[in-house]
Formats: sequence, C-alpha cells, structure tokens
Amino acid sequence: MNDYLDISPEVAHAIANNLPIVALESTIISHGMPWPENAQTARKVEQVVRDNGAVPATIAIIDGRLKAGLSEQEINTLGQAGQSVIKCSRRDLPFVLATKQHGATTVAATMIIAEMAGIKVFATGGIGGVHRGAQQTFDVSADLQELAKTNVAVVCAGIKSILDLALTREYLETLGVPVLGYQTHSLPAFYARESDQTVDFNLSSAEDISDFLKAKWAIALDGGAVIANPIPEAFAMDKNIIDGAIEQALQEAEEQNVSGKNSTPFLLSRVAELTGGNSLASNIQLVFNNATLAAKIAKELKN
Ligand code: PSU
Ligand code: MN
Repeated sequence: MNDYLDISPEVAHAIANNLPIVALESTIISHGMPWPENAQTARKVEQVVRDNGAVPATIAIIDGRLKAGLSEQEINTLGQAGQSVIKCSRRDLPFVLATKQHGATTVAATMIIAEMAGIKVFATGGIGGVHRGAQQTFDVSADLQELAKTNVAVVCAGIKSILDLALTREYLETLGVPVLGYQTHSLPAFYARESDQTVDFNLSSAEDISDFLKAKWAIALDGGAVIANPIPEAFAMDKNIIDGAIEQALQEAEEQNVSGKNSTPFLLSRVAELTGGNSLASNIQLVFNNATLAAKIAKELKN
C-alpha cells in the first residue's frame, strides 16, 4: 500500500476478504450540501451501501493523509468546516499532503485514491463536466480526464445542467469514456430523469453493467465509465423551477466573475439556495439511489 494512504479497519477487512466495496467522495460533503445535512447524508449513504451488501469507503484527506474509509468524527469535521476545506482535484493532492491539511476530494481525486486502494466502483451525485460557455472559458472539469485514465466506474445521476450536456458528451466520446444508462436511453440531468441527450448504451441490470466493465478492463482499455442512474420519479424536480434557478445562478457567477475551482461550488450552492429545501431533498435521495446501484455492481464484479 502507498505510504500516504490510510485504510480504515472496515475497509481493510473488506479488502482482505475480497468483499465488494463502494467508494464515496467528500467534496459532496464539504462543498455540495449544507451542514448538518451533509454529514447526516454521508453517514446514511454509507449505511445504504452496507444494506445492499457492500462496504462503503468514504474518501478524503485528513491532516495530510489519504483516507479510504472515514470515522464518524472525520465526516463531521469535513461537514462542519464546509467550504473552508480545500477542494482537491488531481492537481491539488500533493499540496494538501505536503502541508498536512484536510482536503475534500472531487470525483477525480476520489477515483485516484480509490484505485490506489483497489476499489473499482464509486457512487456520487453528479460529476463535473464541460461548463456552459467553455468555448470561451476553457472550463472543463478534471473529472473527465480522470475518467479517461483511471479504472474506476462512477455511478451518478447524470450531469447537472449547470453544465453543457452536449459538450460534455462530445468530450467524453473523444476521451473514449463510455456513458452507460441504467434502464434509460436518455442521459439523466441530475434533478430530471431525462434530457435532450442520449447515453451510449442502455443497460438493464447491475449484472449487465458489471459484464461491460469486466470486458473493458479485460482488454486493457484504461479508464472508467459513467453510469448514469436517473433520479427516482418521486424526487424528480419540476424542470421550469430548476432551469430558472440554474439560469439565475449562472448569471450571478458571471456578474461576480466566479471562475476556476470556485465555479462548481458557487453554482451548486446558489441553485440549492434558490430552490430551497426541495433540491436538497432530491439531491440526498438520488445519492442513496446511486449508492444502491453501485453496491449491486460492486457485488456483480466479484462474481
Ligand atoms: N456536481 C454535482 N455535485 C457535486 C459536484 C459536481 O452535481 O458535488 C462536485 C464533485 O465533487 C465533482 C466536482 O467532482 O464538484 C467538480 O468540480 P470541478 O467542476 O471544479 O471539477
Ligand atoms: Mn472547472
């Protein structure tokens, strides 16, 4: 194991016994939801993974140590500190390790640490992507490059429409990253079950998704896959409400010159504020839904 990596007892036991494991990210805790719902959700999503027969490994950096598996106290620390925790993508990891700080890991950084620990499946809410207006700003999340090279499958509720869905699809195609729909032809748009974009392949079961991943990795096609799992119908949001909030958040970001790594957290928290508790409740439910599917895929990969 890597000198910088600590594995929790629960995760170490799972590795030693070849049990299915699901990685979970921590930027969603510190930057994706408000305290205390963020920490409550993080603990509950771990329980959802356990209830579905896999072992959760929440990933973050604590005092300059990479962690696969967090204690309840560590989750609370990240949740309470919120946006003051350093948001870490690939390029930020060495700084946070060398200066011995806490770090919240994005999809990209979580994939890197999951791979180090030998974890193949990861559940989250939404991934980063190509931002609207990227033709001018060049704002493309490092999550996409990571998906091109690191062998971890990411279960998400599709792509939040703070991003340009069509450009994100094109970018992933160029990088050779497959976008799998779980029981859907349409690319889910996080709060909405459908968008005007399609997925590459519609697969109907965790077993089919596992067979796809086994084939990909067996022929040494490096990189992950996006597994897009639509939000449960009961929690999907009214398109007009969510679109209105997103338009307003994008406009405010432009007026306030928000850019770089601050862009996604700014947009996420403004959309949450503008839609009140509704979007938060939906966000929490879709994460549980993704954790359930991820646990099933992780189990199938062990068969
Ligand atoms: N999209 C969401 N919720 C999130 C994120 C994205 O709907 O919490 C977080 C994830 O951690 C993702 C990161 O990896 O934002 C992307 O940030 P950036 O665009 O700066 O790469
Ligand atoms: Mn960006």
